[in-house]
Amino acid sequence: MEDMWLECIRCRKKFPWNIVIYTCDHCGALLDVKYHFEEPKPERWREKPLSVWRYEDFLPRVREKVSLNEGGTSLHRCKRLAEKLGVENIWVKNEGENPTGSFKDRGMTVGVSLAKELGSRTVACASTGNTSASLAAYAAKAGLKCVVMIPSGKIALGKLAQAIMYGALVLAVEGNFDQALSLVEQSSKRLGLYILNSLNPYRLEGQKTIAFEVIEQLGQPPDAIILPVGNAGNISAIHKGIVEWKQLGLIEQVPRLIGIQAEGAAPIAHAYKKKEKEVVFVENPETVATAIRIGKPVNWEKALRAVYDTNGAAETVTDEQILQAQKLLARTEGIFVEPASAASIAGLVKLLDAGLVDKNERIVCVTTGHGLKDPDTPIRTCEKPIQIKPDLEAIEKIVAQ
Ligand code: AN7
Repeated sequence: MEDMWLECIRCRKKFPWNIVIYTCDHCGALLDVKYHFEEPKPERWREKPLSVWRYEDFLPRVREKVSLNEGGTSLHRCKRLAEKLGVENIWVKNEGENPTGSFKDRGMTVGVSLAKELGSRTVACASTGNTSASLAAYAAKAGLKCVVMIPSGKIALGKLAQAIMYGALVLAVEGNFDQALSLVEQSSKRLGLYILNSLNPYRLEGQKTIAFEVIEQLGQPPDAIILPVGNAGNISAIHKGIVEWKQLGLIEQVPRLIGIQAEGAAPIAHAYKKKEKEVVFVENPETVATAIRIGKPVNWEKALRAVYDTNGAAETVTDEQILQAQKLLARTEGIFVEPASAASIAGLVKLLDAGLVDKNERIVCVTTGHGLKDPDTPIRTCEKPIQIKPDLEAIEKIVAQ
């Protein structure tokens, strides 16, 4: 594919598309996938169903797509939530509707297809849960061996259930996500593992389709897109998609990208607030939202670029705010998301209160993972079922209250 190559985001050094490389051998920064795009022809994709591969004109070409039918998630108009928050227009892009219940599937359909294209036999990742669930599924579909490293005891139950059911080799590392990712990176060369964390530029190509779908579902770009940030791949991917469509003349306006981090794991939000160009990593990240319990986001540089270039923002929310937002969304809109995803709603609430988001803006919150991923949280935070005798009077008493 002469029209596609990899390029360092810092020193711009170019690399061929078909070598296994994740960081620049000159300056150490991450890479982007670059293309010589042809003039876009919307009629080529308009008739295809909403999905990742609807946008294949903007994706790497592969001989075999490893797909479970990912993307095409709903963009829910949230009238009751908007009313509660006193604003006009809120939509939720519910990525929990993907095949394994998170946005990671968009990345994996492209990333695992590339793994096959490049002849890899074994794929691997470190994960706070969703990446491992998704990679395990796509590896199974592709017939590849899969190794996942998770922080021991710190991933939600549903995600663990998925990874083991799909047959991955699951290693519970006695340490946090950042340590697990470092181990994956160190062992990848020696063991011939193809890494599918978000430092893999091809994975982000799949995830940029969130931006394309939102734009097409709304008929135009929103004013702001708010999303949770952990390893910061998703905000970087969405930014890349938007920039590409802007450069191709498919959109004029660029939405502000607003990343939300949990207070105990917020290196990017802290850097943004100080208007820094570099981040200070957090050594011992902590949050109830285990999906984003990440202190050393590999994509920090791409993420800061996304925020600064779009006049966006990065903000922190407390665990309490996250759990409140999770209930609020479930109980006003019928959308049950995992705690990390609720960070986007919590962030919106905080930014509205602070006057940093305008009441008239058209806002899209991306909810990244399904609520059933983490059944322990509602069991802990919601009302317990009321135990009763099988007796009509007892029921009437309680229901009439
Ligand atoms: C539900 O699974 O990092 O900022 O290893 O599962 O792109 O990292 C998960 C991240 C947001 C953050 N919401 O996305 C993993 C992992 C949910 C997530 C994020 C994650 P990035």
